[in-house]
Amino acid sequence: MQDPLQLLDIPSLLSDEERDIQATVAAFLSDHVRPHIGSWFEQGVLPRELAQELGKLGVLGMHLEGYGCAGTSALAYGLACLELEAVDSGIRSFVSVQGSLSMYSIWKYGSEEQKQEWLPRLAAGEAIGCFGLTEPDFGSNPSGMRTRAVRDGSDWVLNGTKMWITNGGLADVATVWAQTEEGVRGFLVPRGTPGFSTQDIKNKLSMRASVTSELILEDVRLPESARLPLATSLRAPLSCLNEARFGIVFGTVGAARDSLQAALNYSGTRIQFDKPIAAFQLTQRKLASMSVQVSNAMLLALHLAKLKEAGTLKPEQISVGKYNNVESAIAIARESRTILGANGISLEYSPLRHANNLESVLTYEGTSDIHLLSIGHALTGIASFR
Ligand code: TGC
Ligand code: FAD
Repeated sequence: MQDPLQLLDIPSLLSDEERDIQATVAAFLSDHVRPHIGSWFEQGVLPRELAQELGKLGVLGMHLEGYGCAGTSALAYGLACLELEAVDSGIRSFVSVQGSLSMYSIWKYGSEEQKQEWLPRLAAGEAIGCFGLTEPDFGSNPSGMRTRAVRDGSDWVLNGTKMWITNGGLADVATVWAQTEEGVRGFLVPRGTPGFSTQDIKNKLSMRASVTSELILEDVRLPESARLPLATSLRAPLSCLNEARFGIVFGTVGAARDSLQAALNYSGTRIQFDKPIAAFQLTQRKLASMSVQVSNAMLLALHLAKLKEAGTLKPEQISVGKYNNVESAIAIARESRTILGANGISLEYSPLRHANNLESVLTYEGTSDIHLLSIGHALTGIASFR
């Protein structure tokens, strides 16, 4: 059965170089990750060695310039996210957090010394990063964060807890956002700093091939050189989210495409009432409708990539993409699952694994409600978050 994105000949909208990058990422994943993803998901693990393999592939911080990063276009980064999430949202999430949150926060707001120290190792996957904004009591509303950084002589002392932090238990360095007397500031906290510990969150029903952790900071003493000097308000962490949300706009197209592909393949071979189930009009309605939705999501992603490359992409436009494409992807993953009947609940097939992962994607990086309110704010000029 054909690739659903061929319906509108969407690959013809890409350059040869973009198609090559996408194909290289897809080929790596098909050899090194796809064969293992079901068992990683079942065991609830993400092997640390994968970081260096992804580093060699060149996808960690690939859209950043310098410091060992590939410096590709936004679109090439998006296409890599698409292929990563076509395998599993957990793999895309690892790459998003490493490149768009940890590395981007250092690249954009760090000192030259911080960039030299961390970016080449993070790009190579020799070090792993995480990004701690969310707290147990402050998710959608990070402005209320309780984590505090207080000056003590020339040092800072941090206290607080961050929750639901992707890569937290694996990370060699955490970008931690804290309230200070002067407003929100960012700090680089290396693993091993006294008073800093992590605790992995167990029993997840979603994002099982991803490490999600609590970060605990108890009188963590850091020098001034650990502060990100160019981050001067909540605007800094929120601007990092734009980068990761952009990757999700593409990534979710991958999860949707893979789910639909599984349904297309299955419906061509599963016989009921002496016919392939693909021959029934109700099945075709589902397949056709999902193909239209995934094509729309991809066209929206390509449009946002063009705006990003032109330097005009606005947060509310990213909200349109994040809201629409996650909602489409989870609907497609669930509908694809129905076509697989009872087999659809087995780990042998991807749609329910994608749907379960997308429950997290629906919530993190701004819930659908938050993105609708961002769009509403842009349309009406009235902020209704609080
Ligand atoms: P508000 O007063 O609106 O904004 C504070 C300042 O920030 C500016 N701003 C942005 N700047 C750049 N990009 C954005 N997206 C921005 N959103 C806001 C804003 O202009 C203002 O600047 P200034 O200079 O005037 O001070 O702040 P608010 O407290 O009212 O909150 C607004 C709201 C709700 C949109 C924001 O807090 C929000 O986005 N909440 C959602 C939180 C969230 O998404 N957390 C994600 C944590 S990281 C994560 O989930 C990683 S998952 C793993 C993976 O990515 O794979
Ligand atoms: P809440 O903010 O408590 O929201 C609960 C419900 O209330 C939602 O339906 C929400 O839409 C609704 N709601 C809240 N405010 C409003 C409002 N104003 N109007 C209408 N409805 C509203 N965070 C990080 O900092 N770093 C990470 O690496 C990271 N990784 C994550 C990985 C996973 C697997 C998950 C699940 C989460 C991760 N997060 C991370 C946290 C994530 O960003 C938050 O879960 C998210 O921002 C939502 O916060 P919350 O869970 O506290 O929900």
